[in-house]
Amino acid sequence: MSECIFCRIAAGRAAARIVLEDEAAVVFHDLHPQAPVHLLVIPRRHVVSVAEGTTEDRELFGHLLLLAARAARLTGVADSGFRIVTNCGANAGQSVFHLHLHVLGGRAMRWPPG
Ligand code: DGP
Repeated sequence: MSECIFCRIAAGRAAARIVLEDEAAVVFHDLHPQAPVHLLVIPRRHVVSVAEGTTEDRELFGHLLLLAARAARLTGVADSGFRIVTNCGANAGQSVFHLHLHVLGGRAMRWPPG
């Protein structure tokens, strides 16, 4: 089976427009942006989704949220507001099965989401 695309990006084996990274996570621009700023925050470790998280992931999951906020500040959308979304499973439309937070900003968002 071919390696997960987000594992490849995290390992530097596939290209991405990286915004920031550290030992545990990487933030990069989404290939198909749905807003002027559309970032993805991923753990380096392969986790399928939030639904598969355990108490051992508590620190990592918190870290991803803090990185999302930091990336929003770095890309200039924090003051106007931004949205963090994570899709889990088929009905949510998850298409890459490596946990990722979408960070969307730079335009007004509607609610409820489609
Ligand atoms: P989701 O539908 O929640 O699983 O979102 C997956 C997102 O990942 C989608 O917005 C498109 C993005 N994406 C898929 N493949 C790549 C890739 O190779 N590079 C980048 N930068 N984004 C990708």
